[in-house]
Amino acid sequence: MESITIRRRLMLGAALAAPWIGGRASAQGVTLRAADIHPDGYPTIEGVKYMGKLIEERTGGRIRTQMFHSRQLGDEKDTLEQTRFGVIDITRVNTAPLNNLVPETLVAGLPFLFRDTAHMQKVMDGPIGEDIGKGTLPHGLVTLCYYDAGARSFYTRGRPARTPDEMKGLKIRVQQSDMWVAMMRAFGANATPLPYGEVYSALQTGVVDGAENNFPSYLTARHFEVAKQYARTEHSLTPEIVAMSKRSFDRIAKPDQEIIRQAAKESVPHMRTLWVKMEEDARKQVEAGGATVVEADKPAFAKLIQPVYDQFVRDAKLKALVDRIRAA
Ligand code: GTR
Repeated sequence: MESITIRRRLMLGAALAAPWIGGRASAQGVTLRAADIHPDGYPTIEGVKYMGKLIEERTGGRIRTQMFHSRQLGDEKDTLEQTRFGVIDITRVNTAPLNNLVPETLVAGLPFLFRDTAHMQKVMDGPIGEDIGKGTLPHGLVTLCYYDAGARSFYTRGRPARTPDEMKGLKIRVQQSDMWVAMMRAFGANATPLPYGEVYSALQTGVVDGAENNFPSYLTARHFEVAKQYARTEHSLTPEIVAMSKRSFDRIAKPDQEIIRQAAKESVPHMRTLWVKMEEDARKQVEAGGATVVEADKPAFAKLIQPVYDQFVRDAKLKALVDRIRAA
């Protein structure tokens, strides 16, 4: 784990030191630097690349994007920080790493809130998603659109975690968000918040007993090799966010800002088509690779979530968001 952390810091240091980082104008136009932790080809990456292609076409090549995938610019907390300060121009992250900074975003990750994918898409693509997105603005981030991240479920090294009883006492890696820590506590497990890039070795060495994610991440981060029991709890349908640095955005002329917003919007259905296919493929591939996928007792998990809502959905603003989502 140590060496991975050091490597990550070195990469980050190199990125920060590079003189060209940060969407600077040149005679040829502007190049926007985009970051993602996933490997090339992952649907989130292809979504942002597609958005970049539309922007380039519609600005006659004045604005291009360059994708830094595979955590080249660091884990999500790092890229968010750099994007807030305009060092990176665009970052694609999950809602979770934003939760502590922008409480509105935690609503989208709440356990068993979205009824299904169609409900999540309807909410996030509409005025509720827009209101959640506005929360990032005072923190230097312009939310452009949301992508799908399927359903997250638990996977473990030893026995499968099909019921809260089977979860008891397990150390489960979560994303770096207080809400996610509380969620694990409510399910009876102990939460270990870790950056994504450190999860494989934490699972391998037994620092944690399990983690939770969707099939595409379970596959591409190769967690299925070291935690082979996947139990379909589907406890959260938390979506992904594509956000642009407000500093970078403000440097762009109004008509071009509109082009960027529109291109982001149009990249969503493209991403979703790729996502549906990848989810199916990934499940097949992890099973072929030795993982066992079992159904879980979802209602038993759903019964335990009230403390999470009591602790995190307190102020009127968040309560209203949750009510609107339920009514949607
Ligand atoms: C993935 C998601 C990433 C990150 C990762 C994690 O599903 O796409 O943005 O949230 O999970 O668990 O850290």
